[in-house]
Amino acid sequence: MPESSYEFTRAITRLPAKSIINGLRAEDVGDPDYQQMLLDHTAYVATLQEAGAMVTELPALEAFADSVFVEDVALCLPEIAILMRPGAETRAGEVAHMTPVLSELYEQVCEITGPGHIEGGDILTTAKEILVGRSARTDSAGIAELAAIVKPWDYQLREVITPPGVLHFKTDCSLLDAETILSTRRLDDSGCFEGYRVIHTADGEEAAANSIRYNDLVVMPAGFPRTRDRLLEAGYEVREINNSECARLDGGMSCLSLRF
Ligand code: CIR
Repeated sequence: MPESSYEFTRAITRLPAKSIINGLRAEDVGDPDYQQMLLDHTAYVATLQEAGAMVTELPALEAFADSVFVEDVALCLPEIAILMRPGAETRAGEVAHMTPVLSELYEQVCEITGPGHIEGGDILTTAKEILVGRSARTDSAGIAELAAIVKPWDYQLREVITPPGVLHFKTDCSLLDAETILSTRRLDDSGCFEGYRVIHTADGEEAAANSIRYNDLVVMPAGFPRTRDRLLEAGYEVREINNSECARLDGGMSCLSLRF
């Protein structure tokens, strides 16, 4: 498998829709502020560009409240883009809007057809394997269909568990480099990262686990100073983005882009 798990040239993002106030959430802690979300989104895109990304910014999709979270509708590997089959009913229609975009950028695009479900937020691609967390949104049938699709390229795919009550596998972890994962303790305790070097989020800062590595930068949500310091001490170059509004909808740094 190529060293392409964090070295990228492109990213796809989508402007938040005003309907984001109707976005899905596990717990209602109040609607997000649209203007603040736009500011944060602008900072996020600028940071991806600083990291070297050519960013394709898609227009807002008012009909789909959660459509800013583009990561969930596709998996972008170097060889192929795979459209997902979201487990959240209200998000299923987002996929059709991503199909033409990926068809422009990839020679090979295919789609999870079901009956299973799988969302991109449950997929962590590392230098040696693709880890997929079974969750309330991703089931074994969806994972098996993905495994069959990626088989021709010799990807090792491993089914793991997303902790109960956690939306997506990557809500609780991110790739920092070829052998290092940033993870919450509760996810690491499941044993899924054996063989990797793991940096834990600081206690009480679990929400920092949803970060991204894009080329030389680690992009993390602002407000988690002890975890940030751990990353700085480990030698990573860090950028922090305000994530207060997306966090109200259980979204974070990885959800907001497709990176390839
Ligand atoms: C949802 O529940 O689908 C959205 N409110 C949040 C999606 C976050 N996506 C991600 O973690 N990859």
